[in-house]
Amino acid sequence: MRLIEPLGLMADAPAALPRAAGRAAFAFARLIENGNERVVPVADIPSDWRAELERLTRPHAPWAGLAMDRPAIMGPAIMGIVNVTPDSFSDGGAHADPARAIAAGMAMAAAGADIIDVGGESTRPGAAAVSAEQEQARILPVVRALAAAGHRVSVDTRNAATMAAALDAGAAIINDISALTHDPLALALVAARGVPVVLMHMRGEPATMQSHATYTNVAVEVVAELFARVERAVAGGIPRHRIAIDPGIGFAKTADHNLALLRRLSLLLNIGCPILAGLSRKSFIGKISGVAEPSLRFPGSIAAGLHAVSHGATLVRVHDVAETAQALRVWTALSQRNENGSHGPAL
Ligand code: HH2
Repeated sequence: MRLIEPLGLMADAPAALPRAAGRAAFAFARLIENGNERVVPVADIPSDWRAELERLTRPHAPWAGLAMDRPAIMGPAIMGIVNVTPDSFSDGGAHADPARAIAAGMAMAAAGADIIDVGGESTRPGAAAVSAEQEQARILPVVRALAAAGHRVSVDTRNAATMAAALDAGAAIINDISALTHDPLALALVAARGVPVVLMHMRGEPATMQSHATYTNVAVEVVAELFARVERAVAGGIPRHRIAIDPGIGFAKTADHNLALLRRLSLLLNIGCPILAGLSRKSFIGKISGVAEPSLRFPGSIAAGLHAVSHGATLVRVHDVAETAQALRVWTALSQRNENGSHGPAL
């Protein structure tokens, strides 16, 4: 697979190309093919790389009804996390009771979440799987109540039966950490229902995934593996414009892999789909900051989220919606420029 890595990112750059997502343009590109790499000014990208360049720079269509092409003006979209689980690493049972989960989802929507992501199975490293029945008993009342209140709900599940039940209860988006590979019925179901889907990068299962955390070039390998998942989904009948991709931070990756991947996140734009970044409270933030308690990691999560957005992510999956919305609003205003190209007040 040929990849173009945008380099020399600038807010306003003469002689630079825009990326598909974000206001930043790039003046140089690293051309990657079969383990060989060379850096060239964008004007010197060979003409036979036009298809790859087109995929990297073509503005993304709206996804799940949310604008994905002008995030520096509209702001990136926020997905708020509601784990209806007793054992999630990040919010450890805070929303295990349906009434509390519903209240938390409503509060996130009021604080600026565009999507509420409801999950009933912890996927932290080493987590035990739950049955589809147990998963549905946890999430369906929550999905039903949030959807009935008019909120855009995604369901974080690997099980086709749970996907179907959640869509029947009003969910609008499927978020599958296994990229529709865990359940043999999942791909056909999502294709038949015609709903948007998040395909995340992972290797193996949550219980064993850390034993697969071996890469020689993590960013390039993740892009290639995720690209194969996207092609499989498209071949199975899911139109490309319904797919968002996710680097799967913390899934079959060490803290060093997560950092290396996030530094080169814009490589994922080669796949041609909007990028969702799930960084919130994750253990690499604890490792860098020395903060062991996940709920105290929101400052680091916001820093990581802003990095991801400036490297091409147009969706962020977070626990701390109000804090993230405030940070993104300020970041978005500061990255605005007037239509005549000069910097000016954005308010
Ligand atoms: N991370 C988690 C769960 N689902 N989905 C996507 N698309 N991207 C992610 O990064 C992602 C995800 C794990 O985080 P969390 O839901 O906070 O914890 P747990 O799995 O322990 O419930």
